[in-house]
Amino acid sequence: MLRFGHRITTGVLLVAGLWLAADAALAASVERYVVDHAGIRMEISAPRADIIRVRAGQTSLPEDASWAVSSDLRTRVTPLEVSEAGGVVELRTAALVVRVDPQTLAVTITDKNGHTVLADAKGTALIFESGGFRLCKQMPDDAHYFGLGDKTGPLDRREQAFTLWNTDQYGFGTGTDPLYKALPFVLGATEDGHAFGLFMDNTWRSFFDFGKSERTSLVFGAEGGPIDYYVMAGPDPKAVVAQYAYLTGKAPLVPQWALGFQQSKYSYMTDAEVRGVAGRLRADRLPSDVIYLDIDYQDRNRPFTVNKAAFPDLATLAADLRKQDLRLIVITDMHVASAPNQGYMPYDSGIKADIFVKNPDGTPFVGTVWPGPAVFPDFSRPKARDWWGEQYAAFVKDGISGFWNDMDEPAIFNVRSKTMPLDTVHRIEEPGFAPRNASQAEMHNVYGLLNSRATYDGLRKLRPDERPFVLTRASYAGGQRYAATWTGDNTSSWAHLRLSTSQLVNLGLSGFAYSGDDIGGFTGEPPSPDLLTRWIEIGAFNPIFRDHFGKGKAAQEPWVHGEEHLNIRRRYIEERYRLMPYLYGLAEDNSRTGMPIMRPVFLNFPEVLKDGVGATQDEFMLGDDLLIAPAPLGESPAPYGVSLPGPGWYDYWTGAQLTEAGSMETPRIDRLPVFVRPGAIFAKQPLVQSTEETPKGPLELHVYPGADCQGDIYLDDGVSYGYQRGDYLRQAVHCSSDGNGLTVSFDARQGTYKPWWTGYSVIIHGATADRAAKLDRKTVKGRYDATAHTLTFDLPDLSRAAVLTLNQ
Ligand code: MIG
Repeated sequence: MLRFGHRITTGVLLVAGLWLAADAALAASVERYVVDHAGIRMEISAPRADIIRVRAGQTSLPEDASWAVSSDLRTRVTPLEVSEAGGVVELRTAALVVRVDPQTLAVTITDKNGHTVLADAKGTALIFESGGFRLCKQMPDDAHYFGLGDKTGPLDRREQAFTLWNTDQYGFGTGTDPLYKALPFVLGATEDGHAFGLFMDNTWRSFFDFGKSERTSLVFGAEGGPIDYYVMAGPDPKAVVAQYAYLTGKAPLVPQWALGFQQSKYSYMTDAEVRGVAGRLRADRLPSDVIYLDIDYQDRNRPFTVNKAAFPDLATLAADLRKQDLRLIVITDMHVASAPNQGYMPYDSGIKADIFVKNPDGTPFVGTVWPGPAVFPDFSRPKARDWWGEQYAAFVKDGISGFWNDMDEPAIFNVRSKTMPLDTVHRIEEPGFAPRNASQAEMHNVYGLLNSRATYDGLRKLRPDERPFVLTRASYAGGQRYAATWTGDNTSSWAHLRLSTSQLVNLGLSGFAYSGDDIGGFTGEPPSPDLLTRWIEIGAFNPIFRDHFGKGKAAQEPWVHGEEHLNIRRRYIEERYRLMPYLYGLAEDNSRTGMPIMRPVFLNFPEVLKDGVGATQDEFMLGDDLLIAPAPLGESPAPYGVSLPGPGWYDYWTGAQLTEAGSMETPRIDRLPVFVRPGAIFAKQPLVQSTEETPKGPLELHVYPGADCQGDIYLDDGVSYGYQRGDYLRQAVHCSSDGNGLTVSFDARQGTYKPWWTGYSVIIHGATADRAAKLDRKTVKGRYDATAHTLTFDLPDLSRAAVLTLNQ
């Protein structure tokens, strides 16, 4: 029982509490539980029954503020039932029990069944030191850790340690740390398939150590700033991803063209060169949607200018490319040239509006980057973000489709720190925060997020009914709400190709569903023909698919290594375009659920964790249905084992059904092993050369009989917000099989969007013979293909509920 006197002696305080009758209550209900001990004040609250938030500070609580979690979410809490047992305070939600020892402040979180979610390490679990802090949690023997975005190293973070400090790491190695982004979110999972999430909402230089320095502890902390972390209770990996998406938001649906093939180079130097690339893409019949302009399209590397000698008329170039169903994305770095009295508007107007980051003495901070001396917008001020957004007006008018925010760590040349001095002054004007100055030490890791937020918000205003596409290099937790990302300056090597899978998978788990790497590698020796071909094959199944390479390297577009390689590369790029209805459906699903597009096998099949991630570590899934299994050592001709979550998976290319939960693959340069989940139903479309082109013919619905047999058809106009007003098309399809045969049932369609297709071509995989079939009561005739093991039915467009029945 919790008595008043007890509260005084142990220093337990209940604030904002809702006391039941004081004498009767065995338990009281509070919104936030606060406890003081040894000069530390700690607060525990539950944003939701399955999420616990812990905040702490010395003598007082830190400011309740965040760039990642909206103030709306932070003020919404679910009450905690407070009781006491054996000197330990218990706080209960409908799903969890938090035990707090008021004498030590040790915190243990368990679920209702007593299963430990996360527990403080024995001994001192919270230490304040030299302006910062560290927290120690127990690390069970069978726990594996994921997340933190695109950190290097194996998929599983266990026994490694990482620093979060956004850094321009040109030519990073496969073990380099830190990199460009700070995503302090961890998904932990034990071998029984239980998962939990840990998100430390702190923008300062911070670290996570998964048993590297202390064998049995997960230690994390920061150099400064608040102790403010969330524990998500799962119970399975998908639930953790959803809980993190609840807190930090989801990536808004991108325009469909952003999922097409993108060709980039640092830099296409002239209008003529860009037209040449466009012409070649079309002449070689390489389906594609985007060409990028890197920094050299600008006048003297000055953001928001155009080198008129090289690009005399950007608007006409953009318009002409659009006639070829291609779009332009241009780079717009945030380092504004410090060019007084030269008629350079971004500088003049920015100085006038006083929106640049400052030195401690109040003068604008100047650092050297691409334009030479440069000044930096103070994106934590709404006024600076609005000003930044307006800079896009001319490019939007010119018909530029998307924008690329590079260098926003922020990167500075010629200084050992590669960034601004830590005492550079930013200004915070944001709900939740007191209006105040803040140092670069505090703002550094969130600067890239705020850069992309300003870009995204600006584009929303300039083109209110078009979905923005922004690509950023640096970001922080929650940055997925504003921009897609890529892994920065990787190297053309097999080791980097392998690394990219774990980087993209961990980015997806950390909220960034839209991620890609530089296909073929950015730096280093040019890729061999085989390396580039393999990279394109794998990239075809990654969320963002961009071929990009550095200055001075040999050309790296798909056509550079002759006909034989071109043909293989084209086949994979084409396959991506055929799969576009599925891929786009995954993007739409992500915008509602936060489920990543590209994901580890254990996200869908936690049971594979019983062996750690060893067997599936180099594999990944695209949505629920496709499993891609690249060779771990891509340069080796040796056969390798593919591990599948169970028997019955289908080979995507041959249609053959596997009897075992895996297979052996002998590497062949024209084959990337891809497998289909038994029970998958997904849509494919006739080949197009761009997402802009309307496919001709039926929508193919591929049905792979098995357990949990279902899939969705999703479509909208691909660019506008019409889908949010009901102008979309969604139709669920299920299948079931029993001794009597197979039924494929179509739910009635939702939404008003009119499809392009003329009918459904239903392709049943794993077929062994022709079968009599009925669509509702009408007999329909199928086409049996004994080689592909398919039975195909050409049906009319089915917008209302319908059932296709195949007799045994
Ligand atoms: O200091 O804009 O990561 O993709 O091509 C290099 C030139 C600046 C780094 C990016 C890279 C881009 C390059 N940029």
